[in-house]
Amino acid sequence: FDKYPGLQKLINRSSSTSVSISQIMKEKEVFHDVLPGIIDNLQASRKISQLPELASWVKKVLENNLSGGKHSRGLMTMFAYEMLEKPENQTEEKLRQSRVLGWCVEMLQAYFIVVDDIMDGSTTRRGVPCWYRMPNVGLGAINDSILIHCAIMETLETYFGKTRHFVDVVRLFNEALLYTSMGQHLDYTTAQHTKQDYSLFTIDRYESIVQYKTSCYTFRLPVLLGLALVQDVDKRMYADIDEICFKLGRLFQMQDDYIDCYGDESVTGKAGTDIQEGKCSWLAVTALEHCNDSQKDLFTKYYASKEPDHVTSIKRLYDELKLPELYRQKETEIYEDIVQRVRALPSETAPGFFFKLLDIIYKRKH
Ligand code: DMA
Ligand code: MG
Ligand code: MG
Ligand code: MG
Repeated sequence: FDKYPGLQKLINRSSSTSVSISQIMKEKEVFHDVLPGIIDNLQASRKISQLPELASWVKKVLENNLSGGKHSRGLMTMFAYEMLEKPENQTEEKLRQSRVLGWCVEMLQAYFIVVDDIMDGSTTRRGVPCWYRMPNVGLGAINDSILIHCAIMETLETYFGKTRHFVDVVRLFNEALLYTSMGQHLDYTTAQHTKQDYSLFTIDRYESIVQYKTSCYTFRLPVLLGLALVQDVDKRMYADIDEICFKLGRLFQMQDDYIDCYGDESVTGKAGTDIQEGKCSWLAVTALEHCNDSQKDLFTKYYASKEPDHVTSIKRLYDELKLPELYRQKETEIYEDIVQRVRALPSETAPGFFFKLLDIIYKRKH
């Protein structure tokens, strides 16, 4: 279980979906087995191997920033191909390619996280110091994030350069990159420009941030990458996928925001900074929706402050407003709404696949 974080949760969950423990272990193992080859190929590539010193640095950057997480985005990519392609059309080669794409999504996540932790003033990630806080890294982390981005493109070229999928997958990565950076910009500026004016902290603004910064690369990208390898795709699927991926991302980010304040650090591996940084989080938006005038004054006075007493006051206000109870209600409500939406899908769109995604994230603690 140490080797595969989150597995215990998946196992607990799977008792209801009759997925056996050995099957889950196998899924994770086949995914993990592909990574060493990807890193070896990068080190041996014509460009990177020109500087042996850099080749070992790239290995170090990737190994450090790809380990310890849940790898849910990578696994979702692999599941997308396995569950959306007809069994008779599946090939070993395509299955392997879907795992490589999964690791490229994990690299994209690593790339964003390295920069996000600098932008968010975070200290820990996955139970260890954030990459930019590691000895001998510092702001070199910014260039390391560029190296990770290049590692994605090199890997796509190595494994897909000569296939008909190359242009499609590169386009999908570029699109996710653009949307996510648009979302990160909104996230950052909404937090920075408040200056005690919280009129921008609305649920509409929140949903817009989430759609760009989370849904796109966390759900839409893995699903569309898996689908890129599928033989005969019914084009009508795409509208349903966009809508469901947005809802899944909305649920996922609401959980992330809740965990930032209420999560157990030994489980989440990261110390929250949303209150200190003045983020337009689900908790902040919901608190403002339910505040009376004096509570609103308190919020305005203490939010976006690094002073520990101020942070405690905001957490007390959240408790007073019963945000944990509201969160549990809302989580179930959104979950049920997605279940309804997925049930209405035509059987060709593989509802089972979306139920699996829901199953991975519902009631998550990290
Ligand atoms: C993260 O949002 C979004 C991206 C694109 C990395 P966040 O800052 O809330 O994430 P975390 O809580 O993991 O730092
Ligand atoms: Mg962050
Ligand atoms: Mg952030
Ligand atoms: Mg967060």
